[in-house]
Amino acid sequence: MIHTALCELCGIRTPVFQGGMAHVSDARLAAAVTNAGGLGIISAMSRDGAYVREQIRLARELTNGPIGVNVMMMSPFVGDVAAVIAEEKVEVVTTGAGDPSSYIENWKNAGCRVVPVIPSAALAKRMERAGADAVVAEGGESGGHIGELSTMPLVPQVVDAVSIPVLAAGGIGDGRGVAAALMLGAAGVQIGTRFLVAKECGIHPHYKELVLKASDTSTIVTGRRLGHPVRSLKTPYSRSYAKQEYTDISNEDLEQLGVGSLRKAAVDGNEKEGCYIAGQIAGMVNREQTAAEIIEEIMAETEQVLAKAANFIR
Ligand code: TUI
Repeated sequence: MIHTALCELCGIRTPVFQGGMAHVSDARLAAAVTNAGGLGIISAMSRDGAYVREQIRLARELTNGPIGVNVMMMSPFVGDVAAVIAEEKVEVVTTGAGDPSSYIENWKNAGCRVVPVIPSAALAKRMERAGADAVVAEGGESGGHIGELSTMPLVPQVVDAVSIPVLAAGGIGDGRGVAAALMLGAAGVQIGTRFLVAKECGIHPHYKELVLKASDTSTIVTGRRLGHPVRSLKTPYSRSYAKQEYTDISNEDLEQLGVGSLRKAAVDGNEKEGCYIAGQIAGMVNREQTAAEIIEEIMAETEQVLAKAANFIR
């Protein structure tokens, strides 16, 4: 068994968070991951407090374990959602795409553990000062909105910068990745892409098919011109977006191309206009499994890899 400070902090058996993915991470997936010993996380995406409350209560019916909610700081409902999280006494709140400092005190007073996702050591320090209990250091190998650094240089620099536990995210899809993250000083990992094909994940079958077919070079980063780079699968949509970024199209029109695109992929399976977010490990994801099978396989492999590592020492 792999046990770290993160397990104690969050009341989980295994130090794995399931990433909060917009239009993907709902109560059903989150409860399955929590029941498997990790931390299941519901994505608040850009939905309002009523939706988030409903999802939290649904997850509570499906598991007795801790659950997390991920808040997208760019959401127009961020204040409303933040209040619901405190009222519902969610065990863990993670945040992305912005600075959650002004909400941390309220969440902590409600007993929530606060774990911001950050792309740099400077932000990790700021979060620690603001009262965060841990941080997720997310490298640019991950799917979705990404920072500048890759996981390998980011994680040890964040570990050196703060005293709170650090989770590694971005490019981790199996036990080798988890073992590597632990060697970089992480106390756990956050995994998104591999859970896209969990049996309990309710995304459109076409999305799962694209992930299962993906290879190592199947993802692309778009949106740099607008200041919010996003990694997703290469599809007619993302290739066309990437091309248009280098034309004289206006920023407004470019922005418009992205509106609703995550939903069109995950809910509608629309290949023409959907943005199929996935990380660089998509090429390693080759079969649909239950969340429990995914976690058990990854952690068994982590133990094997770590046990063998001592053989390198002479
Ligand atoms: O947030 C994510 N991944 C996401 S959010 C998302 S929805 C979206 N779609 C289009 C544009 C923007 C968002 C899809 N995927 N990962 C965690 C993450 N957080 N990555 C980077 C950051 C981040 C960036 C800046 C965290 C904090 C931050 O702070 C800047 C500041 O100083 O306020």
